[in-house]
Amino acid sequence: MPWAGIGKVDRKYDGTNLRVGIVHARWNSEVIEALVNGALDKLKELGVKEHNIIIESVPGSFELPTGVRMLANKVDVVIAIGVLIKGSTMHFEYISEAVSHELMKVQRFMRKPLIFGLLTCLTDEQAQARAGLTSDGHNHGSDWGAAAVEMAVKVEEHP
Ligand code: DLZ
Repeated sequence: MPWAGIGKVDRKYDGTNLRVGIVHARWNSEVIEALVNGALDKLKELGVKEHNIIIESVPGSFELPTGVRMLANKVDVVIAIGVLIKGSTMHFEYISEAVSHELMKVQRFMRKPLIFGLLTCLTDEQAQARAGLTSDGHNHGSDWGAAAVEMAVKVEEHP
């Protein structure tokens, strides 16, 4: 998937002094683990210190907004990671929409950047590709790590 990803970044962003929170759901744990690891690798590559990263889990994606609120006061930026896979019911549509709206609301309320790491996939294979678990896949977690550092630095520079 050569077109996937956050594109050419305008400059270097240094995460040395940043505190980053990651809150992730536990549903679809294989994909979640790859995404969290992708984010962690990128955060460290950009200078974020391991002791400045807080990781919390919540049962499922529906709980992500509450998880974000738990971390918001302790860090400069939060990455919310969940994987919703469409089943045979309307549940997927309801949760996807509700969680997306709520995460946007929480972001406004906390006045800090929130990185949207909610994958809404039609199939298991699609989820695996977006976590870099297939030969032609791309790990979106890595992009979310980069987006977290970029946005936290930008907000610090333009409070
Ligand atoms: C119930 C449910 C279902 C069916 N599917 C998923 C899913 O694909 N991904 C996910 O993160 N969570 C799922 N959940 C769990 C809900 O998000 C939530 O944790 C429970 O309904 C409890 O509130």
